[in-house]
Amino acid sequence: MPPSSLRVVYAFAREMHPKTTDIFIEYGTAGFRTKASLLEHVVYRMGLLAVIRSRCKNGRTIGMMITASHNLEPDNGVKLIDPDGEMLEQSWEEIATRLANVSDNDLESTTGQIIKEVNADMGLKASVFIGMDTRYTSPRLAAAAVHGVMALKGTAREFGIVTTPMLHYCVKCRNDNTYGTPTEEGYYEKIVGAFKRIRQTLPVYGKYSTTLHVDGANGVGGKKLNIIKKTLDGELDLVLFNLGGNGGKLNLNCGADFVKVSQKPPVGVEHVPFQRVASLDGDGDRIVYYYLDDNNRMHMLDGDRIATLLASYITELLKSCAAPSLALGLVQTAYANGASTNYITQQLKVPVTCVKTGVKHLHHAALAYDIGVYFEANGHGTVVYSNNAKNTIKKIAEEGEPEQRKAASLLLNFIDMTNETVGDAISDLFLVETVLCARGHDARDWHAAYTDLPCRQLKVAVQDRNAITTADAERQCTAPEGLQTRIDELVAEYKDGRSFVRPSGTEDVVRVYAEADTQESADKLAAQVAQAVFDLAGGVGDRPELPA
Ligand code: G16
Repeated sequence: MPPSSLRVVYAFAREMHPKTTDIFIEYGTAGFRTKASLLEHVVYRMGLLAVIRSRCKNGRTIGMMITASHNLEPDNGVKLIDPDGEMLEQSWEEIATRLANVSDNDLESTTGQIIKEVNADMGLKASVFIGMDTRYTSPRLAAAAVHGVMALKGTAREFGIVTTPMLHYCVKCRNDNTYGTPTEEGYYEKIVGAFKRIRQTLPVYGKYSTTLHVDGANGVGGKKLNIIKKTLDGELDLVLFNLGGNGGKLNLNCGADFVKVSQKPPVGVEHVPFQRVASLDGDGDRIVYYYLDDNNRMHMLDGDRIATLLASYITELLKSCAAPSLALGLVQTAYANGASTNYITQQLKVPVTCVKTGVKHLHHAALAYDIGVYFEANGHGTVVYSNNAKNTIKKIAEEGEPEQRKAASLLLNFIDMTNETVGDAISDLFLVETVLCARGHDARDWHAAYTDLPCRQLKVAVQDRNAITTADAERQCTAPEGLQTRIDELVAEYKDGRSFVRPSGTEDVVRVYAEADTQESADKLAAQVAQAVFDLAGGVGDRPELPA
């Protein structure tokens, strides 16, 4: 593509997607995320970047997902998906940020510079898959993405409304047809098909009930489960609520993030004691479970619980397969409850790695193991299997002793049910339901594995959240000066106290996490640390209150 053809890059920008704001925007934890009204030019430019990225990857397909996931309805966002279905390579985040912030007048020259810098062969074909969530602002942004792809003569394929993990899956399949068929139907066939195959071999017994209530967060995940529900042949009875409609707003008082952070059940369902409920988030990439007891007390079964459930089950299957040489490890972030980490290392005897927030960090750390289970406490996670692990298990399924073959076949279906590209609420739901069914367990049995330390999360608005910097997988605060010392002093006053702060990469806030031996202490510690952030990091608005 001769440099003169870059003129169209400017023409599209000026005529259709002009930059109308000077607010600086950064590629954060999961792409660009802000008010939808500020994003059109950003999404157009990411269409350009996706084409350049595809050409850098020899024409392999790149994904673009229009979503703000757990954020409320007025926000939106865009993230790029790399050819293996994983998040955009981190070294390109700075390039994305540069392209998003340059003026319209400099767009053509900056695009040219980037093409040169990354050495993209603009003569190659380029392919971009585009998906979106259910936000009313998404179609307009998806159109901007298509224009970006067209401006650099790439081929865009639109998937319409899909969950984020479905798009990751389709990108992976398009570039590696051994993984599956790159369509929504292909996704159902692989994941739901594997679930049904396993169910035919596992009798329902013990306290396991095939009824599962699911909060769809008024987003895309619930809508897709509604399609899947009809194909389950009674293997699982999904009772879906918060499916959009009836005035329900996306992620508002419902969904995985609301449930996990507020530690409250979602609106939209009548709660029956001990009923197992799962909450998805707005774009279907996170899931948490919970139940209420007969005192209406909520018991959370979050990402840490899902990780321990899956890790312990896979370990059991590996033992039955007699494949102990495969190394299984677990990856968490600083948000993981201290009790879960103790349980994993001391009871399950599984090694744990702690990394920074963001599935991109967890995913990469998990690849270091033969079998890597990674989950953020907020319910975002999956399991990744190395080729060595898959080949070993396949061999046992074909050549092992009868009992080993049985366990290995089950594990192969378990792998097929897993969306290895990224955390996926739908895939995770089927994995969890499989383990509970195999063990004859109800939600209480699952919860009994260990006792969480009470915890609390808060948000603090500050002038510039990037004034907070961190180290040691976000467990230490390195700026502003004096904040970590203050946190250490506060933590020292509480039994089992632990607290950290970090700037969010998806919302304009600083997040505060605290845990301690009682809920009262965790609440107080979180509030005190929030006050310290407010005082030392330029808080805006009302000073956070201490609990009464
Ligand atoms: C995204 C990321 C997650 C992260 C979450 C919150 O989730 O994919 O890895 O935990 O944001 O990030 P932060 O604390 O930086 O705001 P989602 O579900 O919103 O895409």
